[in-house]
Amino acid sequence: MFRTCTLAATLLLAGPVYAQEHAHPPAQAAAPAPQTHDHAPAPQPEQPPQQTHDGDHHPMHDGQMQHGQMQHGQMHHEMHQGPDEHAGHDMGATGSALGAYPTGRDASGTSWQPDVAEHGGVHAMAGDWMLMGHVLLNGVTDWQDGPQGDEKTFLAGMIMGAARRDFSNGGALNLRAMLAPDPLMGKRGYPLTFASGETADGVEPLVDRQHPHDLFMELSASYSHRLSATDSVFVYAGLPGEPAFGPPAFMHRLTAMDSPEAPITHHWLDSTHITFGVLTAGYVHDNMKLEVSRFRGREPDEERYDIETGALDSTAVRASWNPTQNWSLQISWADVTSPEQLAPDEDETRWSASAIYARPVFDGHWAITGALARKERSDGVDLDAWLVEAALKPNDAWTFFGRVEDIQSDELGGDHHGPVEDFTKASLGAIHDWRVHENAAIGLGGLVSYNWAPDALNARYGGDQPGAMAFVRLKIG
Ligand SMILES: [Cu+2]
Repeated sequence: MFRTCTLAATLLLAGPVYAQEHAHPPAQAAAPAPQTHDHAPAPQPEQPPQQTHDGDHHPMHDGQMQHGQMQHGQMHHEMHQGPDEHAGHDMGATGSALGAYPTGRDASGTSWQPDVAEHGGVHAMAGDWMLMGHVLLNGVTDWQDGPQGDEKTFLAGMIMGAARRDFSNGGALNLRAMLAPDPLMGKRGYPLTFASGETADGVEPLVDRQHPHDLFMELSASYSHRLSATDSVFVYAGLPGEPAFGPPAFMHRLTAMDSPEAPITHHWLDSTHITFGVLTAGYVHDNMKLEVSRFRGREPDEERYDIETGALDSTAVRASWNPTQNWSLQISWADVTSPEQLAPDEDETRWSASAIYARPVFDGHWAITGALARKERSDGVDLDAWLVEAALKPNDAWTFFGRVEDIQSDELGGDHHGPVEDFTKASLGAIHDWRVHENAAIGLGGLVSYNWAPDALNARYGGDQPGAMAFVRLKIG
């Protein structure tokens, strides 16, 4: 019942949006013209090709216009279009550091999101380098009810820096570092009903808890080369980094980034986002991309401050397609060698498919993600998961977010591999931000969640259980 209600609420984060949008006063409606079309990839006739950059102007420019407009009023957002504005500096590349497409399309690792997505960051130039910085820190008080539940107050989030250099031959070099304060919360992470994956002590799996992320979440370098106005190739290397699998990692996914709570589908969709050893090669043609990764299959161990190494023994392949500036679709496959430290003999084949839709609304945006994933374990057990997630940001101050997700797991019964059961969870939350600086905001938020335990585990969980989090957030960029 609550489940249906939450799903409805998640989807209805959209409802009023469509209704209200038509009531846009003319003054505003004049600006975001793109709201009325789902992006046909053709330059607008009344807009002459921009500036002087040589052949790099391509149809997706339209997307960047809108990208800027959904963030009116904030200077750093205008600066965000940096690469285009610096095009006059005789640099060959414009748009993304990974290819001939709008910067707004880039999400975590080499993954894509809709072109119109909001994109944070404080930007500055240092010689030939364009620098970007972004900080998101959550101080969270977490409460999970029931016999498996617990309480904890912790700090989580990320600090990210990137440096990009464009070359006149059409190449772009991008260096990125991302750090997490998570190890400070302790090796057992934080209580999260139905979450499982990784270990705190190298002996017992973490069950009904979310593991802390490693201090080094990403240390990566990429180089892309333009072949034409629409075609490019790139290589990406990370230690750690994110291989070409799944949708953007949750802390960078525009429908999830405002919630401090990790999805329980994390270990189906995006748990590879911290992989110690990744090499990816990709080819971009206009709004399509094909990438292949070789990476180390083993998940991070319980030492959260180190850099781990090992053979690149696993493979991922991902096809991405942004058919309009509002949509981002991907399908991916991975063959993962020995992902789990506690079950080294087991390999996994993973599949994922996802769709993200985003559009500007009011003075902000609305976005929704749907995702499916499957793990096929080498011991013959197949485990499916799905997720529907939405976020509505009507203005600079408020963000509302909701998620419904389901996993099949055999790890939550107390044995390493027990019977496979279905677990469903829903969350709804909101955060209010106060801008304390042009590039910084302090937020106060809360969320409630509900967990539906399978009948077979009613005794263990004491039936269905609620959870809640209250959090304060610092966001820079
Ligand atoms: Cu993670």
